[in-house]
Amino acid sequence: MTDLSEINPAQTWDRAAIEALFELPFNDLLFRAQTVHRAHFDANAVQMSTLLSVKTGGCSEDCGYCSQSAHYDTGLERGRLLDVAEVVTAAQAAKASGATRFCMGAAWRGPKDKDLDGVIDMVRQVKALGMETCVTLGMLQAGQAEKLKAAGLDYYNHNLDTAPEFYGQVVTTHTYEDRLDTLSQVREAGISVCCGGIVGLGESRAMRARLIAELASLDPQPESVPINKLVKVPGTPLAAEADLDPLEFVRTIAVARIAMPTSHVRLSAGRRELGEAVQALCFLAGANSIFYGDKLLTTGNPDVEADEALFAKLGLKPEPVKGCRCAEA
Ligand code: SAM
Ligand code: DTB
Ligand code: SF4
Repeated sequence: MTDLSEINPAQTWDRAAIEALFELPFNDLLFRAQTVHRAHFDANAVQMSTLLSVKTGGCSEDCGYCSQSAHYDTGLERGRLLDVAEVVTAAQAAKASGATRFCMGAAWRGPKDKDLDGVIDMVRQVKALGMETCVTLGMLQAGQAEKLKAAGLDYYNHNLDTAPEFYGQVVTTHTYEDRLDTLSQVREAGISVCCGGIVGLGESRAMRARLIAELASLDPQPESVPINKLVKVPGTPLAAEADLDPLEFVRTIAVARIAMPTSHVRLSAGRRELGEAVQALCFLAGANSIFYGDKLLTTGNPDVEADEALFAKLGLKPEPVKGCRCAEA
């Protein structure tokens, strides 16, 4: 039997402790994750974020999973930075369908100051709709995070993606240190941190444990932790990677929940491929956030009707924003 006295909220999570969680019998792991989850959250509420790619493709970076890297021929059409009006229209539609956070992604190594001005306008106008705002723009330079904060940015997404030891096998155009540096700038500017990873890249379980240990050791821990399952994009180096066992993905969610008890753990890319039963296990493992809407950045996501049907079957409900009177905005 799992001894609940083992659950020590003040525990610090090194790699060995995280590996031990991964090794637990599946039922013990899920029970423990659900117990931790219920101590901090409404177990039936799910935070809903909608994504929009505001600048697509042509990225200088060589992330081996990414459809938007200029290093690979994925057949993706490059786009310009969208007009703010197009973005506001998409955010209004996301809000009408039930999303509370709008996440804008740009395929950049990092924003040039001129580009940042355009994004700042988007942040201001989306915020004015009464939605939480999030952007993911790549690496930031000094002063940029402060400008975003002043515009009303709530969250900055910047993932560690995998273990430091494995990172160089997936990306060579920037380093793990670069990622950590941007995360510090975001934190220092007073913006909430959205930082997670991607699994199914061919990494070992030990590398998945190392990723979760890195995320859990960020101080404070990230408010949002997206766990992405590789979406295999034809033309990328990882297109032919073997599928990660779905139960290993559920384990990764459960371990993230236990190691980061007060973070929102987001069941992110790859959800469409998981099917309803595995998604249900992910919610049981403590996932309490999703990307909501028919598209992620460039690839597909379950459509809104499918998610409504799944939520109805599972008795899940959208999580309201704390202290927000969004419905009145
Ligand atoms: N360019 C920015 C950056 O790299 O931080 C922001 C956009 S990038 C698309 C955001 C995250 O999406 C990546 O860190 C990765 O975790 C996830 N991602 C990208 N392509 C993916 C894929 N094919 N499958 C699953 N997740 C993916
Ligand atoms: C995150 O961790 N996952 C989202 C968001 N942050 C920006 C992106 C997923 C991208 C999946 C592949 C695509 O649609 O291009
Ligand atoms: Fe894709 Fe972001 Fe890497 Fe560019 S930096 S290739 S957009 S994951």
